[in-house]
Amino acid sequence: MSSLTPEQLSQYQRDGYISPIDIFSAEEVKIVRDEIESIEKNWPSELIGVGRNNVHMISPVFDEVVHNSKILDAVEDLIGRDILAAGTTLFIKDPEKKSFVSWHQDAKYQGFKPHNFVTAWVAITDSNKDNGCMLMWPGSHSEIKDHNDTFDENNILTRGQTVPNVPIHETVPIELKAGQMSLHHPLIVHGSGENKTNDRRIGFVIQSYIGSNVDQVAGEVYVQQARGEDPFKYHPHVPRPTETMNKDDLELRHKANEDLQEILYKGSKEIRNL
Ligand SMILES: O=C(O)CCC(=O)C(=O)O
Repeated sequence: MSSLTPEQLSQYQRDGYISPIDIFSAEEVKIVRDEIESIEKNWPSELIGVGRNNVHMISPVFDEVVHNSKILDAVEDLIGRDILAAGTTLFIKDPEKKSFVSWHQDAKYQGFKPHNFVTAWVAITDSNKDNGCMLMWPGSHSEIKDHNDTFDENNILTRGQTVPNVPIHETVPIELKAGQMSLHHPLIVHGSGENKTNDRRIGFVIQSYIGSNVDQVAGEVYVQQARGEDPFKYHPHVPRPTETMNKDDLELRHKANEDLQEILYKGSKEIRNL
């Protein structure tokens, strides 16, 4: 059964994203924020730098988000029934930092081919113009664009990869309430500015949900079956966590994050601990 409306599906085709989509209540999303802050307090080294990646492999709270049926219903409408969860990232902008995300396309360095995949950006706090919500360049998803590596220290992206000459007046802010999500196409150009408020801005981003037919051509990626089957069997499958910070899960995540760094920095002149 289709969960996205015909208008949402045509928005995705035309603009390259859909937003907003209601997923979690305020109470449900607070559990996720509490989990982040509990991990930060009890395991302070686990959610910094590279540790912002693949937290769904070490925490059942995040695992539940990745396997949420409302999210998967919408994703299925875009990439089909055989869905693999192939990675997650916490995009956190703390108020005292000047963090931003430069204009980029996810597909540029992700190594997934073909482009039958989608990113789900789940708002754990409100995300708006004041705290640095994502900005999309509608209709920019027709082809891969050139990127320059800038390595700006405040840029959250690994190499500070940047698409030059984005027409800012055409870009659109993606404002979300905590508990809502947006979905974006692998080729849409997007970015985000600084958080100018005194609270954190947190997005938990499933990056990405891929169809079983999607291969990884730049390295190794570790997947979970989110829905349907995996007839292509391109990637190793990893178990879903049943407790927070299980030793075996931590080791597996460490390996997944190392391999992810290799993919994202392939051919790069510099490597940062991000
Ligand atoms: O959270 C942000 O500000 C940017 C996230 C992003 O680039 C992405 O989800 O692809």
